Amino acid sequence: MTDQYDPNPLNFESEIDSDRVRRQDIDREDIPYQTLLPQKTDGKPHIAIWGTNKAGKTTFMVALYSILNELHDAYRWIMVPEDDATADWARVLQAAFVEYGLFPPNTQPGVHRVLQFAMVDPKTQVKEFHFTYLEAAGEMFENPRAYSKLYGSEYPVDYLLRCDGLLVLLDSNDFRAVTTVLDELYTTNNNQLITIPMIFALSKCDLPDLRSGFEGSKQAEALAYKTLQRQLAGYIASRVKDAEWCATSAIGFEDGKPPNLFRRFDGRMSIRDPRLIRPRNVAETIERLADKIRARTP
Ligand SMILES: Nc1nc2c(ncn2[C@@H]2O[C@H](COP(=O)(O)OP(=O)(O)OP(=O)(O)O)[C@@H](O)[C@H]2O)c(=O)[nH]1
Ligand SMILES: [Mg+2]
Repeated sequence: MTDQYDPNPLNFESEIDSDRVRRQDIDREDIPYQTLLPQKTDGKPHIAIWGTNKAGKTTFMVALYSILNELHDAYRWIMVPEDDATADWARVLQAAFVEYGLFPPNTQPGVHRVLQFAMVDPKTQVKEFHFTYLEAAGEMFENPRAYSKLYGSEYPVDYLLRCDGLLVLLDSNDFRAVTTVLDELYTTNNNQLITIPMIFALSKCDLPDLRSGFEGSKQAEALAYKTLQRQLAGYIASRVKDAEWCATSAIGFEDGKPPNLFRRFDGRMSIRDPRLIRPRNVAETIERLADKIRARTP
């Protein structure tokens, strides 16, 4: 599956080593609450979601929250907000999504929220891992180093390296933010292959041209290289040891039917019939990532 190693096959300029903002350079007490990234305090694994601008990260989180908390019998965990702000965020967006078919509003520049959930086994009430979504506008995802300097936050890539599993969500329009963060993860990791299990998930695969991605991981990978850029394969392989692809859709679809979408009067996309929302490969993707983490734990 891999192209030959080329350190910069896509010819993106690399500003990696200059003037890096490192975690140890920042006094945590100086960091505003909203941009204080989680520490690993209870020994439980951390999973985080990263992705390109407008890839559907917020919608993925809302869909995940919604199915895990409504269909607990079908999945391994319930998803419990770890603080009041996360609970309010999830409740409001979930209601808009499942009741009114509204996608979350765009994340505004300058707004930061560290949303943290515990994934809890509903039978034993044991917390199995933390799931974090750094809700910030594209500025953080496109240039995490500039973001942390601008807002005096911890360098987000340092948090990603503390994680035990990463979900990278991307749609077919843009993958640059992924290559940026992979470069930063790689150099922050002393130019060593990143060994944290990563799942690269193509979002919005309810769109008819993308539905073949649900046939399996290999099909999702082939679709990704077709819709994104073929060289991405070698690029990822040169930085990440354990990468797997999948297709996802936060809204789902009925086989043979058009997407459950319509364009509103204001030009935004909306969900035509919220009663037909059936997230596909959303919770399953997190289960897969959890399995990969478990397989590595001695
Ligand atoms: N077809 C389809 N479109 C989706 C899906 N999820 C999100 N979208 C579309 O993608 C847009 C962006 O989704 P968001 O969840 O806001 O994406 P984001 O990555 O959080 O965006 P920013 O935080 O603003 O970078 C939505 O407004 C929808 O139009 C999905 O499952 N299927
Ligand atoms: Mg968002």
